[in-house]
This record gives sequence, structure tokens and C-alpha cells, in this order.
Amino acid sequence: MTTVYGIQLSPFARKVILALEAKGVEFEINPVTPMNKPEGFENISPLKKIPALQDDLVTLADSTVICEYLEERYPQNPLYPEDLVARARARWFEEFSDTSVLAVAGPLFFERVVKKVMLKQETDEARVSQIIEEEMPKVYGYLEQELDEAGFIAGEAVSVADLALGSNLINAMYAGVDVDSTRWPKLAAYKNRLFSTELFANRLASDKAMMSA
Ligand SMILES: N[C@@H](CCC(=O)N[C@@H](CS)C(=O)NCC(=O)O)C(=O)O
Repeated sequence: MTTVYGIQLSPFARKVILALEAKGVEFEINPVTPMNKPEGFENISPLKKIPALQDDLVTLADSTVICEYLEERYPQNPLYPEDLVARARARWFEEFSDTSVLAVAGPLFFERVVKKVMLKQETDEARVSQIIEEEMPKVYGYLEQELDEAGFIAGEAVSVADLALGSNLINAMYAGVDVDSTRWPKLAAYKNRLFSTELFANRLASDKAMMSA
């Protein structure tokens, strides 16, 4: 059995879970959280971060490394485009999402969901406003400029870049900050297209069931 160590609300764990689901690989989740790492977790994830993955062949950490492994082990429903340029773009937008989009969505999710719901602390709304007004426009503006009217971020098919970008857009949405379609119409339409795919719709439904429980 393939085990994912992490929680499904982590954008990096969600990226790996989506990759497994896209490829139809059965897996189980061991719900390790950043605040609740078991003794000896460094033997599975040497940097002590989630996600990690363990199967009959490997124990691996880092969502990017894990997704590349999954692609090579399970080539069905490819997540890396065949075309050289599109594949390079997929890798770039995966990286951009894991760094710059995360730098927007991560603190929003932390302030409005982790602090408020899980830690029962006050949300720093001044920090939220600063992210929305100063940091988000640079990141979303760049994505707006790179997206087409149709398809996904690196071509016609959903790629690993969409798993990374979509995972962060989900967490921003859970923080009550959706993409403003008047400022970023292509990004807002892309988000709706992506979230309407069976892959993302099922993941959103799973989050909803988990959060209402
Ligand atoms: N580059 C890593 C980043 C993973 C990451 O930062 N995970 C966060 C949770 S979303 C974490 O485990 N943080 C705990 C820590 O840094 O101690 C990946 O792609 O998997």
C-alpha cells in the first residue's frame, strides 16, 4: 500500500494526493500535521516536512520529488506534458506556485483558518489586508498574463503545475479570498475550469466532508 504522510489541507500534501488520484493509485493517508509530528518522523521525512510518501519501493519526501517519482512509476494519465516547452512551463509554474502563490495563500490560510479555527486565536486582519492589497496583485497579475482563455497553465491538459497552483487557490478560497474576476478574469475562469474537473471536484468534496466532520 502507498502511504501519504500529511494532511489533505496542506497544499503540498494535496498536490501529491491529487497526483495519486489522477493516476488511479490506491493510497492511505497517515495524518501527520506540522504541529504533530510523530517521534522518528525524520526517518521518513528528513527535513521533517509534510508530505512524505512510502510504498513498496521507496520512502520519499518533498512533493515535487514525489510527483516526479509517481509520474515515472505510473506513466498513465501523464502530469508532465510531452512537448519540451510545455513540460518546462509545467515545472516552472509548479515551482512558482510552491513559492510565490504559497507566499500569498499560505499566510491567508494560516490567519483565517489555522489560527481562527484550529488554534482558537485572533486573526490578524491587518496582515490579511496587506497580503490582499500588496502581495496578491503581483502574483495574480503575473498568472493572469501567462494564462490563455482556454486550457490549463501549461497546455491543454491538467499538469503537475495545475495541481500545485490549484492546491494553493483552494486554500486561499478556504480563507475567504477568492480570485476577483474583475481584476483577473483569465485567472478566475481558469480556477473555475480547474475546480470543475472531476479530479478537483472530488478533492473539494473530500475536503468538505472532512471539514464538516
Ligand atoms: N518543498 C516541500 C515543502 C513542504 C512544506 O513546507 N510543508 C509544510 C506544511 S504545508 C511543513 O511541513 N511545514 C512544517 C515545518 O516546516 O516544520 C514540498 O514540496 O513538499
